[in-house]
Amino acid sequence: MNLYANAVPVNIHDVRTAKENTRRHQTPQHTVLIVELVVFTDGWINYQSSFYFISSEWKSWTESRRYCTERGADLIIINNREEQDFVKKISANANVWIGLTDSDVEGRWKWVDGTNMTSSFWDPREPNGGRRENCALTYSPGWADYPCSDLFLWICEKSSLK
Ligand SMILES: [Ca+2]
Ligand SMILES: [Ca+2]
Repeated sequence: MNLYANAVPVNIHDVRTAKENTRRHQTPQHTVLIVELVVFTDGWINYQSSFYFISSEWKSWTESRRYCTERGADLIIINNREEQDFVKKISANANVWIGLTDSDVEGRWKWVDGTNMTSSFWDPREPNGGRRENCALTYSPGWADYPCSDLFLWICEKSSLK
């Protein structure tokens, strides 16, 4: 059993929608039923120790970030391959802003919590925008830098442990 939501929502009435994907995996001896459950709580999706919010409108990077911080969150910080794959799934490969910028020092990519980018999932052709493109988004081939004033969807993240 592979659960995206490994924490059951505290108040089940908060759950507006839950999407369940089931598929069968065949082994020589068994048929294994794999259930993937994604739980949405007021539009926030619980995965591992975070809640995520994917927008349905388009904003600049700064306005996207403001939307998140006003809700006790921030733009998503992608720490590992599992989180990158999760984002790919919930965003359906759309272009979405992430919390990564090199606005302060060109070429030095930092996350919105002030930490330096260590592991990364850039599209092999990116980043390519130099001083014109200082904000990062993720899309189907990986991450790319874009002008921060461009309008895209975005993903907020907040800890579910608070
Ligand atoms: Ca740049
Ligand atoms: Ca670019």
